[in-house]
Amino acid sequence: MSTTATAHTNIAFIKYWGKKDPILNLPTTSSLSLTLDQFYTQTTVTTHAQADQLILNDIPVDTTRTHQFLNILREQLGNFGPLTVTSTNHVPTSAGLASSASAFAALTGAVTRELKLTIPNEALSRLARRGSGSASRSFYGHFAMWHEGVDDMSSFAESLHAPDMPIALVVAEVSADVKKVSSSEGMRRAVTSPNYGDWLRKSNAQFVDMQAAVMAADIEKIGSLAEDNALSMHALNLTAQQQPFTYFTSETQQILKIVQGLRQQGFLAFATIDAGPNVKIITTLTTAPYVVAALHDMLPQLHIETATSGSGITYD
Ligand code: 2P0
Repeated sequence: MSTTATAHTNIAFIKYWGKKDPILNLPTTSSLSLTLDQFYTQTTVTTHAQADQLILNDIPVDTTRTHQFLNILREQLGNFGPLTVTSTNHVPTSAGLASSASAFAALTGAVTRELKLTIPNEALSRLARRGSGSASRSFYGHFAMWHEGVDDMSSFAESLHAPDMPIALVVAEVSADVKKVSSSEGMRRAVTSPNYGDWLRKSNAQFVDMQAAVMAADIEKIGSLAEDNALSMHALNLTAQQQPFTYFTSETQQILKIVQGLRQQGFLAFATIDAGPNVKIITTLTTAPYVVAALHDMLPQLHIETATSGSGITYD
């Protein structure tokens, strides 16, 4: 008896950066993301263990966060017996590529299928949110939005049903080292920025504008909104009143400069950055090779991958 689920990671173009309820993982803003084909987690759940067991990338682990999440699922779905969870991450773990998004989405999907429960993706997104906020968006292919909501029922993600478009994401992996400030800790600090209220208002407006840009398949507008949204989020970290910090390294800044340079040369290229030093460059499928070449030229040691729009959760 076992069930396997595969969920792809997603990159937020309008970011989630702050919680209004840390227990329910209710965010302070709605967010909007693109699911990527290149990075995913495959999770198999089996039901004949003595106690919950976790195996990540072939190594037994004892992750409190995952044990706690399984207990939240027991509360929400009815008590179920011990599980063995075997998970393989095809995402550089904890390097700002949001492996927690694909991991908690795949785990939620695999557990519910193993229990023979048929639950719509919107309800799965609410469950996965309790493990990691960004996981709520990883059930859907292409573009998804997570509505902040006001309580457990109203904070869920759904597909945008966006038109196809030749969008590409060039991922420049500056460092695969484990990040120093977790997302949750980063958010706790960011909300102490005196600019946080202004950021909330701006993010709400950008969420609306981004939906229109996505539905119009306007990749240039999507990129420019996403870059502005990401840099504003990172400005909160720098201006936090409690323990200001940055995820940027000197390489991050060099890449931002290269992206600006590409734009000055007329290429469509915009940057977004998450809870780590890596830079993801939003571009088109035809421009992506030029972006990769420019990055390799200036920073030959960079590990670069090009991703495009990925699919929603699948089971086998
Ligand atoms: C996002 N990030 O919207 C934002 C932008 C990173 C930067 O969501 O505390 O692992 O587990 O809910 O989802 C990464 O944070 O945070 C994230 P928790 P999560 O993608």
